[in-house]
Amino acid sequence: MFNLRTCAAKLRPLTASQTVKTIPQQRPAAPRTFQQIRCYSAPVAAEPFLSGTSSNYVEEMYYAWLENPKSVHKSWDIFFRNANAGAAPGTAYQSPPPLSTSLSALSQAQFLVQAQPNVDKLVEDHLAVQSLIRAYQVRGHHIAKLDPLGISCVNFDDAPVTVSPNVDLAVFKERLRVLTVGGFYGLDESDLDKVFHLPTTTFIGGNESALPLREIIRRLEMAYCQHIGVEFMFINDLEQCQWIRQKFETPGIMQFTNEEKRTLLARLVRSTRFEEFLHRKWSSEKRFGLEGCEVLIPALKTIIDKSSEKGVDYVIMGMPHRGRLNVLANVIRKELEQIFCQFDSKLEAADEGSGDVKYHLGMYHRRINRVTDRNITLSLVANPSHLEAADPVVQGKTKAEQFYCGDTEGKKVMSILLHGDAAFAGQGIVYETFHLSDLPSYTTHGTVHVVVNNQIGFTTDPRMARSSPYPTDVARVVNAPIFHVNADDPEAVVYVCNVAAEWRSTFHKDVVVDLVCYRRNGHNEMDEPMFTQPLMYKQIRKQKPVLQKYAELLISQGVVNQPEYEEEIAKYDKICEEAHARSKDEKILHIKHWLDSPWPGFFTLDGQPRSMSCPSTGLNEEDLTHIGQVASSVPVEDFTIHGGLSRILKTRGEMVKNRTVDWALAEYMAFGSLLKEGIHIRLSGQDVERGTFSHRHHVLHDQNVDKRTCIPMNHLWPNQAPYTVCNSSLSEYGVLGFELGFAMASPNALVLWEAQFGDFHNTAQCIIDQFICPGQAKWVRQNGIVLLLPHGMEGMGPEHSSARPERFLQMCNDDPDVFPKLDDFDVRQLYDCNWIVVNCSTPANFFHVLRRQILLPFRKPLIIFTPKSLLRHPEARSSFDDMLPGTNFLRVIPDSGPAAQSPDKVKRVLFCTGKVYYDLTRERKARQMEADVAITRVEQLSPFPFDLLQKEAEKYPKAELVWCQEEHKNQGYYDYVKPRLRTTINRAKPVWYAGREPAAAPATGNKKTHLTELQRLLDTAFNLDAFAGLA
Ligand SMILES: Cc1ncc(C[n+]2csc(CCOP(=O)(O)OP(=O)(O)O)c2C)c(N)n1
Ligand SMILES: [Mg+2]
Repeated sequence: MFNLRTCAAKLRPLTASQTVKTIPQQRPAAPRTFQQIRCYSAPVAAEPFLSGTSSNYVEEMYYAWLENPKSVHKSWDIFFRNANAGAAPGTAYQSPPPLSTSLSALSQAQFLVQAQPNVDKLVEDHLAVQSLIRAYQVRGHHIAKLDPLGISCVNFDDAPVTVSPNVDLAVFKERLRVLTVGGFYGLDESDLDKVFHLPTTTFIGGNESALPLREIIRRLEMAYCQHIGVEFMFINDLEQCQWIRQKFETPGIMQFTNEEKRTLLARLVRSTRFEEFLHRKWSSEKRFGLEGCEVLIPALKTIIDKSSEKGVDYVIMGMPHRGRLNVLANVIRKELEQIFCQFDSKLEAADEGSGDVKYHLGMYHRRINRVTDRNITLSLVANPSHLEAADPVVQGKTKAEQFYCGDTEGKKVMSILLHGDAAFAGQGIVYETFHLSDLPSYTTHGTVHVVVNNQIGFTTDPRMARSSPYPTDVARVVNAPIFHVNADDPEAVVYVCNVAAEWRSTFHKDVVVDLVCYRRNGHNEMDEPMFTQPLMYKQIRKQKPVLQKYAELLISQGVVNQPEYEEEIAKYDKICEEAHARSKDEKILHIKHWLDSPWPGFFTLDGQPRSMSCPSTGLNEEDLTHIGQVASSVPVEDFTIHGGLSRILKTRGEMVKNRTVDWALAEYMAFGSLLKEGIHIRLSGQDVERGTFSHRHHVLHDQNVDKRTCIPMNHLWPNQAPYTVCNSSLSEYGVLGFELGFAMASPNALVLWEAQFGDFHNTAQCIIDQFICPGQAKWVRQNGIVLLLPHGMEGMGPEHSSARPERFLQMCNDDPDVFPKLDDFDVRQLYDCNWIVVNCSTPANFFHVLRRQILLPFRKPLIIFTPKSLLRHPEARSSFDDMLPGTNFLRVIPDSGPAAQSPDKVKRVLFCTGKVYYDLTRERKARQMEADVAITRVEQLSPFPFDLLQKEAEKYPKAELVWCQEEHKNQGYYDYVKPRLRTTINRAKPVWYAGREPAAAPATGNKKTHLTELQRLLDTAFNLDAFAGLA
């Protein structure tokens, strides 16, 4: 924005030969055509009225004058002529005559040129008008009539008044007290009929550039203080602000054709009668009905219609309980009988798994949009009760759908998120999700948010539920415009929904529609709301349903007549009745019909895996070498990397020559090989590009050119799939939810989320508990997301040590007491489990488990506890030989030393997992007990390798069995492993424990204590008398 200094600098005297009209149009920028004759100290700047606050206004006037001298008030015309002619400070102004009450007076203004100055008053009045306009733009929503109940939960000074064309100054003064600080900016009654030039920051004039104050106020009231409250003036982008002003200020912009009104009425009929139908048939069933916000259905349909018109053909939605069945029926168009049959408690479930309640299930439907006659796919993502938890999941899925169809700008695929008012304000995940909205690897190019703001959350009033005036204030952090609208005015609702969809398609940024409504019943249909909100509910009882109000309005306008209206109702009721009759034939409930993300082609037609086997996860030597070489090089020209990194790459190169891999290289091999096979890989999380432990370096940075980067992984093969590696925002809940959603979209992608340290996954616990662990059981939807959780006790203190394996293991669904009766543990056991939990002790096994994740004929979440110190441990290396064709992931790695050669002599088998293996082998060697103690590594913890461990236990018939872990006894793996090991050996022997004592914190903060504890557990592990006499 230009300021006073630049404005003053741009004023220059006209030469004798110039007229005003000959000056080229200078707006918005052509400063080079101006000579800087005046500077800040020049005469114009010395004008008494040119203060900092008035400068914008003067600029406005000046530019308007440059474009057309007649467009500004005559007094400004004279001023600018005089100023440009070089008038001395204070003399450029000629005062206008008292402004008459009519516009026509302006045209006779020639004589004003010579009038006596009353400069201060004139400028003040114009400034006052500009401030007034701005006050309405900024704060008009404070006094808009947003609440259908009129009880206004928004804590602003409220002074609702009716707007009439005859402005009553007293009333307006009161309203303006709310809008402005200090009243009416010095204007008074006598100014109401004065005509004021309108600044370019308003569109209320339509084709007129000046209006009497009375009309200015009336139009501002119409734009900003009726049933729509627009919050947008905090937006930093001026073009966006102008766009919104134009959408709401332009006179007569909110016009509806009769056809549009009838469509709106028909949609309201469906929405209202659907709830009534459910209520009639199942009066005592919970359905979280939409009564009080029936307008949600036309609102969503409008957003979808407008977006479809703008080119969108896939809409992904997330929503909570309220009105969900109605949205399924009337927006997504799920067959009504499928919805109704859900109310039948005798229905048998056809699918495996536990299923979910009817208002959580997802949906996917492709159909023709009747308004635009274009194909549209609608998907509603299944969600848990946990409010707002589905937000990032929807965004991730949307991003993936955009990615896979090459929609880089979000022109074809978009998301709509619905929220309750209490949840939107209260749940932090809303904020985390908003903060993904503009990040390059996470943006979905704009989401339309719709808040069902029924002014209550369960039994809690807004004043107890949030500290912000509106439930939507969180959206301000990302500069999203917020359109509050009275949900009892369906046309206002439809209007803002159209604007919201247009905003999204124009700017590709988030936008919020706040439907201010009420909840006619209790939280659910069984709840008594009068216990806690007596006055609110007295008011609600009096409230005429919106359908009735709107029908009466349209009948009074002659848009429809009573019989037509009744016929519309009867028609829809009949549809419901017929569907209900059909629903009685349904005997079986197919949750598969409620899939939100089908994977056609990946499964057979009836949803089964195409095979029940997994090929070898090994890779040929040539590919291993090639990937290794790229991983240790800079595959672009003239790219200078950091010297330290050169050394790292050199070491990698040497490893490749020696046919060995460390952890980072093993990961490279797995990713690189899958990319060759067309599998997209996406690795996301905090600092994943370099890797928290500086081991990965998947993104190289040119040391000489700012922001120039290179991702060698994308330079591997000619037609490879793309590799996405992205540092995320510092969020776990939001980002893990996002990646889970991304992984939902396609089975042919390896999507990994890495926690900075495993500890931090627990701020995303809801995604793990509600989606990842039980997702398939609840929603018959598979997901192959991989969690990389750095874990290990390395003396780093209570945090940064434990990824809490005990929690993941506790949530595994394999039965500790039953030895599975399976022919094929390798694949079948994986098929039956809810997720896979591994802790690899070698890079090769890490490589295999990543590849297996994709080569399996189905998808399961994979939890990997990844190492920290092992990343650089000289023994934690694997040979290419362990990765060649024919090799596989090893669920168990048996001992291969002297103990295995003479198993009869072995006195003890130490079962362990992960990094402690290296401590144990070192200690065993030091104690020369290699023949006495066998060490067996359990690499796949869950599903538990009963079959392989049985063989291990049988191999050492005389040995004691000990589970050894570095974690505390109440943590780690012990509670999970012990009963399963016992089952494995038919409870023939005890399973002893060698590890840390139980503790509250995961690790000590004292390094010395850490080492003492470690030594103690190693002592127990190798003290062959440790358990003597305890059996
Ligand atoms: C994370 C979470 N906490 C608590 C609940 C319990 N709960 C269910 S609905 C509800 C009130 C939600 O209010 P609001 O968001 O305004 O939606 P409304 O029911 O009014 O449509 C609460 C607290 C929940 N489902 N999820
Ligand atoms: Mg609510």
